[in-house]
Amino acid sequence: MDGCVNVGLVGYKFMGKAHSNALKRINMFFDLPAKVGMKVICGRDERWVRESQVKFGWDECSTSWREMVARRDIDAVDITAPSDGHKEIAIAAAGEGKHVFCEKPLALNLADAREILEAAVKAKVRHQIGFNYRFAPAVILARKLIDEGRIGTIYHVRARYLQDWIMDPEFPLVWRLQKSVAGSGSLGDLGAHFIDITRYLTCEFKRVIGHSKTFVGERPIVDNMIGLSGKAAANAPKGKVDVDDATVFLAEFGNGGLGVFEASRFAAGHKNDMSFEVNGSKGSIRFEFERMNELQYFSFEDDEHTQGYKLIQATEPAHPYMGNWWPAGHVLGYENTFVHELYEFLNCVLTGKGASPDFADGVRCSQVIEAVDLSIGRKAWVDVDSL
Ligand code: SOE
Repeated sequence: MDGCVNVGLVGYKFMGKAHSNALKRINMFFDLPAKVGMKVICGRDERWVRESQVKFGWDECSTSWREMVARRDIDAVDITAPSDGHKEIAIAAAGEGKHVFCEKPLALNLADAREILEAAVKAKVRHQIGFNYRFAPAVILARKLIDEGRIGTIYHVRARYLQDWIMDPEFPLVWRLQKSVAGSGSLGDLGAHFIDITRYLTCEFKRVIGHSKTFVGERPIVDNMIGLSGKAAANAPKGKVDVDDATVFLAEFGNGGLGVFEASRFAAGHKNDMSFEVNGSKGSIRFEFERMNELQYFSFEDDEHTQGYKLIQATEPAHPYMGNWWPAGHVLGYENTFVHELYEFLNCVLTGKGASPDFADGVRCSQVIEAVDLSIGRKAWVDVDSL
């Protein structure tokens, strides 16, 4: 790798931008055994990909991800394309011996996710999935408190991921609302994050039962997709929305604890509200992404007269990654989570350590999603391990 670990990125919209920004920041704020080389950015549209190359700071651009993954000077492939492209690109990249980072959800369904994992394992490459919320220092602190036994036996996890960006019925049929491209709706896009976080907080899913709704069944067919959003021509014909707008589900964990989960794109006023609360025998923790630097912690071990949730600013240099950024209290944002996850991935590429969360975590998440989907169809509990 000659002092440089060269990355090829597929995708240039919302996630492509977030990852490009992160790769740049790694060189500035973190110390890896080699510099990150932002070698090639790939995308379908020639003009967009060229503009993105210049704006995001890539050496080259290409409309062919196939050519990019086959290049000898590329060490790692980063996939931020829409979900229907993940499988083909990831398997081809692993087949070329490239280390692979892939955005969530890993694939459109569980069978495809398993194929991706198998290809990466067979090729003996490092693989990581983009569950970026694991990399907020306050979330890492939550896990630390659990590992230290300060929460005790976990009885409940309550998590939600709420947004409101598609509530207008005239909002167009962007790819995230098409099953053939996205795999699923609020459950796969938003629920995937809290499913992973719950597992990260040591609660493994045993069985689930859910219910979902599509509130707006038809939307104007999109002409031009821009990031999350898009434009439809005036009087554009309408197409069917075949994914869930909202999904709720209950879970039982391996340790006997109970989970309550809600993913919705129809929660007016909630912009990017990924929140969780964990209640255990010794205490509780609470986190809200829109206040991502804070963790709330309640402990029964505190003095009886002063017991209550305390607010921790997870910005002291003692908190993970903070020492690389700013002095204490100079808060981090959404984009920093991508810097942390890609730094960890490239560190594993350079040192040979196994990455985390990896494609096996991606498969497990897809397994839970598929179990929830099945339970909705069957109107019955589904054991996750039966899939
Ligand atoms: C859109 O709902 C979205 O961008 C998701 O795709 C991301 O994973 C989430 O972090 C923010 O919202």
